[in-house]
Amino acid sequence: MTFKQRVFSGVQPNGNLHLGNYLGAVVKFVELQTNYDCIYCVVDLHAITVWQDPKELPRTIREVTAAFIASGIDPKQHIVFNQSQVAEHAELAWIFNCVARLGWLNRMTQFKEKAGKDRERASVGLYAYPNLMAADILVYRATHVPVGDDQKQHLELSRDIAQKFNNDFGESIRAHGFGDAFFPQPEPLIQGPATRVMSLRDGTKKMSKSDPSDQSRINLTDDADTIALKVRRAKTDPEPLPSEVTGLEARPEADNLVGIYAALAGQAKADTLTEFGGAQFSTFKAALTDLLVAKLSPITAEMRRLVADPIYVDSVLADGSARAQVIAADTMKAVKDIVGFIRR
Ligand code: AQP
Repeated sequence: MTFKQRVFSGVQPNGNLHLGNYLGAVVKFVELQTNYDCIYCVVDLHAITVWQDPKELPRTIREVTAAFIASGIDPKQHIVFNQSQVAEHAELAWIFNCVARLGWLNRMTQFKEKAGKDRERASVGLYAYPNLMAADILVYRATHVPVGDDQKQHLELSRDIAQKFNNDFGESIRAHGFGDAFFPQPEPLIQGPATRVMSLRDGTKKMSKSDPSDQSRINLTDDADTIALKVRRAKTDPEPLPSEVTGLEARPEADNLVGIYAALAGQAKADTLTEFGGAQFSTFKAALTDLLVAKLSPITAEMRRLVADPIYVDSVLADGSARAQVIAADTMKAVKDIVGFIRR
């Protein structure tokens, strides 16, 4: 069975969007628009798997939407919407709760990391998060999913769920005329020099919205002075930069800063090192700050403009949700027939 090529991905409105989200995900979202039909989602249902202040959530949903548009996603040509406006995500997630196995979810490292020691007090939603993620992708029968490296395991689970659904309901899928497989095996697109941007304070930890230290990340809302200060304070080691990529091994902070520079400059780390090999961090950090400000400040300015116009942002989300729902409703109709439900 061949599936229409379609891209889906999401970002959680659970805090400030940072450079990791931008380089690991949003930059690729923008690139993929040229060759694919793309659906980009502000995954608010995912965000509430940990507590979100209801007074703050609308602002963060609009801010992620603004970041998408300001970065170059075209909401007219493609689809931009927030997850909770399309109920089919939650509906398919329930069916996947009944397809996925407990043993599969027990292996998910993100749950272990996020639940921490106090597992008993984690929400059921945080545990079942990967099933909802599978539903997000598969309700559009999406074939390609651009994500950062941290989402690799969840994507593999989505593939397992698609496969098990296709196997479990194989006879019914064929009987309803869908050929041998109803869901595609979504392909992860984890590419580029910055699939895992690390914390500025600890090169072994990923840059994260939920890190309590704001100094650990560059937010898309940071102004030039804040960026300069954070880069100046970023952890490094006493050695000058190496001239070869192999020289970055066992130097996680140096590797991270070089990776960020290379990704922003659209070059390989080797090219960055050709330019800066032998330089002290003070020189390199000044160049990195200039590049960060040059690349991010137009996005930040446009985000500010958009966030100041919530009526426009909400209209983008409403329009995107309506168009997404047409596709999602079609899938759910078929899924209900395949599972054996009676529907209107
Ligand atoms: N540090 C990162 N480097 C590269 N890519 C990253 N992504 C996240 N952090 C990095 C990618 O950004 C997309 C959206 O992420 P998300 O909103 O689903 O959140 P997350 O993966 O849980 O990571 P965050 O944003 O830092 O939040 P918390 O604090 O909750 O962990 C995804 O494609 C992700 O891979």
